[in-house]
Amino acid sequence: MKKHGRVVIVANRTPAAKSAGGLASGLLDALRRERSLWFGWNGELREDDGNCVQLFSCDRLTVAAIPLSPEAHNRYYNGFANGVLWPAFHHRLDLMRFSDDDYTGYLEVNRHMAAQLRPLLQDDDLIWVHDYHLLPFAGMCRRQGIRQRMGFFLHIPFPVPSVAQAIPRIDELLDEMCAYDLLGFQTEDDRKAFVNLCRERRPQIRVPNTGGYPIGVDPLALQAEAEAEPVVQLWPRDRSIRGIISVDRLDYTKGLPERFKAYALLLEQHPELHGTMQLVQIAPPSRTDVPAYVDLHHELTGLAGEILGKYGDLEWQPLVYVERQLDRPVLMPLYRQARVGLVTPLRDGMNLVAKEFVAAQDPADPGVLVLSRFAGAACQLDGALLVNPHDPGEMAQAMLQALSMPHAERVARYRRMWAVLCASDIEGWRVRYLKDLEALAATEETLAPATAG
Ligand code: GDG
Repeated sequence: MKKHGRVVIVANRTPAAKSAGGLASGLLDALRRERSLWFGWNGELREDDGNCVQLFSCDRLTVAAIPLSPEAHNRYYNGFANGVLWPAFHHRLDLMRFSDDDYTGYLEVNRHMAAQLRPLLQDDDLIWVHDYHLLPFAGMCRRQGIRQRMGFFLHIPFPVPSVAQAIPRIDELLDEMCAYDLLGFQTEDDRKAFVNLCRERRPQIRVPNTGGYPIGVDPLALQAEAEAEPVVQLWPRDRSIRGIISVDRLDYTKGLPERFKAYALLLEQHPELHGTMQLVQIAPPSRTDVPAYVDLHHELTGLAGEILGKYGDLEWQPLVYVERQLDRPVLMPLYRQARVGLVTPLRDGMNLVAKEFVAAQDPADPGVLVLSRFAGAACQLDGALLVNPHDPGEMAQAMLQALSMPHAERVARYRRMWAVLCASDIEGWRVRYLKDLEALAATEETLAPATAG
């Protein structure tokens, strides 16, 4: 029985924003059907006069969007969230760039967002906060008197304690996170890493409820999109070119240079494949104000040029590299045309591309997923060929195996993964999380009279 009123989503961005990120698409359909509010930054960089909440409705969903000043956004988003938390949570301490100024900016934006949300709240709202931009949001809310039940979901991995301890101010952040009522993680490993860190660093603090909630996709909807007449026919229908596809935000966690090097090795070791296969890499630019992303762009264009210069000729290009975001209706049929989906992040919370690729396949003649062991999705997609993205030889071997896999094995692997996609879809993810958050609320309300007495 539903006891709560609205679901209130709090995330860095409001859904109107058009970017390649994974969160908005799956949740939106469900939120439109029930009374709900989505609160976040609207993507505008301008001075906030303190009263800038823009409200608009989409069916039963209300979106409340605020602008941020360029300075505040730079310190909060580019500085601490993406200059410290993103690299460190992905085990890239070498790319971490900490400054006290950025950290203060991060806290200030969290405090500001809590203050802007407060007047919009109703007593029986259930608040669901998303991702590493908002670790201290619950603490800020509680200090401003917001008492509604509040859960958090981390979309990215949580680092093991030996890495996490290198993050400046981590103890303070843990204290703030513990102000949530429920902390959700993509995998059991992430959840354990968090709990272990709390035990080690903050033995005196009460750790809230935690759970693993692997995010999913809508497999039937994706399958339907992928079946549509292709906007672009990449490869001849007779399969005379065997297509390999990769789609990632242009991010150093996605293992793109490692992938290009492994593909170059495959080209070097197997000249018999020349002329008959092609890797298409779609890589929409991301966070272009953070220096590590600019460096990555240069490295990749260099590697792509080397591969094309060395192996390409007038009749055949071994690699197509597109640094642009494609429209979804273009993308899904491309997945279906490929023989191989190559998804090889160095570390990834879940990786929705892996799931989308599987959902898009033709059940009668499916392609093969080559997947990094270090993506959260590897815990679920046991029909994939799992690889270590740091080992170019192993990756080249897996690509070869995928390109030449017999039909019966492809179908068997696909069926196992399709079953997982259906059993663990995006709707199940949302319902399970909110049910747990709500059940928590009910338990504590039942307990309240006894403890009060
Ligand atoms: C974070 C976590 C976790 C990509 N290029 C295009 C495009 N995309 C879409 C994909 C997919 C989404 O963007 C990317 O999602 P991922 O899960 O792969 O990765 P992150 O953006 O890093 O997301 C991740 C996720 O949150 C959800 O919890 O899985 O681990 O890092 O949906 O299809 N979409 C379009 N054109 C593109 O060129 N239309």
